[in-house]
Amino acid sequence: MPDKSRKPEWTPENAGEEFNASVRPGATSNIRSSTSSDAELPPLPELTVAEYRAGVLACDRTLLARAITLIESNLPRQAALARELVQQLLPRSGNSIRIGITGVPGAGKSSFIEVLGNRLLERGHKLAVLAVDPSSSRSYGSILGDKTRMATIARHPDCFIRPSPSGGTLGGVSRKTRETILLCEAAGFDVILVETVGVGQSEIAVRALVDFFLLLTLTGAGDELQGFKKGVMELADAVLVHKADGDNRQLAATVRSDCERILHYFAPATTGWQTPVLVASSLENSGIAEFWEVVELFRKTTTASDVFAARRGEQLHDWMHSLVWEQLQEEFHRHPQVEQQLPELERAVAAGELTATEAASRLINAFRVVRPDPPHPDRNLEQR
Ligand SMILES: Nc1nc2c(ncn2[C@@H]2O[C@H](COP(=O)(O)OP(=O)(O)OP(=O)(O)O)[C@@H](O)[C@H]2O)c(=O)[nH]1
Ligand SMILES: [Mg+2]
Repeated sequence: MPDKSRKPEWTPENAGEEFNASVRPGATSNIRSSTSSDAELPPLPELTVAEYRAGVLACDRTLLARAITLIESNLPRQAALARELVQQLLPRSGNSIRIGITGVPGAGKSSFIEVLGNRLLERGHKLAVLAVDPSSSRSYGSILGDKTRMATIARHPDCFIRPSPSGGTLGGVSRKTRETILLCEAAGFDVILVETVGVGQSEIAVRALVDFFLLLTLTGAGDELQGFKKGVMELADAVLVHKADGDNRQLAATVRSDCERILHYFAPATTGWQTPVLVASSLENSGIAEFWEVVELFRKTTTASDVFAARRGEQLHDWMHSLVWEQLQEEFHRHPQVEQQLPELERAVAAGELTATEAASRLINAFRVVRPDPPHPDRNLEQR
């Protein structure tokens, strides 16, 4: 309702009441200033699962980002809301190709994603780029670096970039990434790229999340050794010799045949698929189209043989089991009887006073003692 007491400073001559204005309090802003700390800001209003769901399905980027933040939260109440949201969105997920990209730090993963991403966006794909990196080595600077490496796609309306969830164990980070993938798919993103630094166990975790796994390797001295790490090559559906430009071009051809020779000894990472070795340069935009042709051929071949769907099924099956183990492990370590007996049993085993079998059996028996009030994350939610 217009408030007659408020007149704008300027109105046309003989203006009627329609020019009177009312002033309302502003909506709570979602935009957080980089100079103020979170502690100073009022919390955003809580949303219901239905509101999150509608926002994600409408591909409202603010709500998608908030839904992902919900998934990344470690608070029990948020976790219960997130579980419900993911369950509701599950039927709308799955319609994408999920690609993992690994390589040593500086292999050019982000630059490759930028060039490939531009190509895909030009062709009408909707692209989500996620990162998995549980290592604390990743500084704020390198995340900023990613943003500049992926500057063009970051500004594109059909591209959504989400850095790695901060902190937490590898298991936690990959669970959050898995659920983030489902949300992005429900929002309509049809190509999901997951970048991971090729150190530690993160490649194995990402392999378990994706349909297609790409290893970027380099020609430079010393890098071959890292790229050739047997374990990682065995997981790859394609190996790509990157930065094949300038003086590196010749060397790239040599590295390519070396890789082919090594791959010859491995069982293929995907049944019925021969892992190819490609050569590309993001700097010169060469080999990128060829890479995408390989992905499309992979999708066609594995869909026809049903390997594509079978892998996704297996991944879900394994995921369920790992969630059970994680939860049990957590409960085991939190159990008061276990907590009480563990230090002494560890000492006795290490000192050779007790066999490991006997100690394990005592701990399991201690764990089986039912606690009067086991904490349950859903309890508060159910009682609301
Ligand atoms: N010559 C050449 N340099 C490249 C190419 N692609 C990337 N670079 C350079 O390699 C460096 C690392 O690139 P990034 O894309 O940040 O590499 P990254 O693998 O994402 O690095 P992290 O995220 O830190 O692991 C940058 O200085 C790039 O400019 C390429 O095709 N050729
Ligand atoms: Mg990067």
